[in-house]
Amino acid sequence: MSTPSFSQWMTHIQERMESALDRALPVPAITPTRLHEAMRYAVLGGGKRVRPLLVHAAGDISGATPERLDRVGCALEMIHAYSLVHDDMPCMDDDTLRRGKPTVHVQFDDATALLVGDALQTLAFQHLAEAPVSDDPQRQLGMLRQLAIASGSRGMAGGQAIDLASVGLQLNLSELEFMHIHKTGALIRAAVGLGVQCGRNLNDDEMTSLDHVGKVIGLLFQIVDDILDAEADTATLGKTAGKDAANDKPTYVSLLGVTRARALAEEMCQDALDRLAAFGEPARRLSELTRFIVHRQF
Ligand code: GRG
Repeated sequence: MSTPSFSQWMTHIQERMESALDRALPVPAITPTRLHEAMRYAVLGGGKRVRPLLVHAAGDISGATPERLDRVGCALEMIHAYSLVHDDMPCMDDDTLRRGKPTVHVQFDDATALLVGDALQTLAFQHLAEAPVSDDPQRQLGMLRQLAIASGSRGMAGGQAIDLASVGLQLNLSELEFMHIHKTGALIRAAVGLGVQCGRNLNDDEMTSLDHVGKVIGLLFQIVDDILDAEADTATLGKTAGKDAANDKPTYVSLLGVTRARALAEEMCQDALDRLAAFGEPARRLSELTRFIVHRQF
């Protein structure tokens, strides 16, 4: 049988993840029904599932089983979904559209949206702790810690705090990079690192190289997100386009312009691909996914 195309592989993983998430989330029939309904609304039926795709692609490199990768992918997607729900609330980005649907606080209410985020965040850690994702329990403990750091004040939540404090300020390129390595990059980097750790042990040089790849993918994801925010329309993105400029937010586009931002993303992509080449065929999906992230239209 011939190897599935990248697009077939991506659809297959997205479908796997949809059903894994469906099973991992509480059913609405269980009390508190409204909260459970809102959690499912926030997570299911939308999104590109980039973080779980990264987990699966990275797990290929160490020969991890799909079941373990589903579990880690679910945990990351729950954290990601929680961050989107909170980010959309009136006290933060105040947005009404996400994944082509009304945001959670619009569809439900502010208090429910807050609780959805809280409950998804804790469910992520519960889910990751509930079954083995590594043969070594000590390593699994380390993976839980890694996810906590990537999500917390030294990772995503910290990056969001810097973002909120930066509105209207003129950041330079290294300040912008610092913010995004945390806000968007930390979870993406963790997706690569955690996916790899579900399989056989790689040596320190290999782990360092893949950590670098995860960091680069996180940054280029954000550069492309900035370009799309400036260039794409709301219907294509499924979220409000043009918000960065409207909110006077520093971005790669406001700092470099679209052409130079695009060139920087291509340069970083090549850096990641060069590193991945050393891993040969097992890194095929991660290389393809890196190219997809740079060239995506939504
Ligand atoms: C509230 C603690 C807290 C953090 C929020 C990630 C984040 C931090 C806010 C989201 C705001 C934003 C638009 C960031 C830019 C990059 C990004 C994370 C975009 C959304 O991720 P995608 O494109 O979304 O993977 P889908 O819907 O496809 O999952």
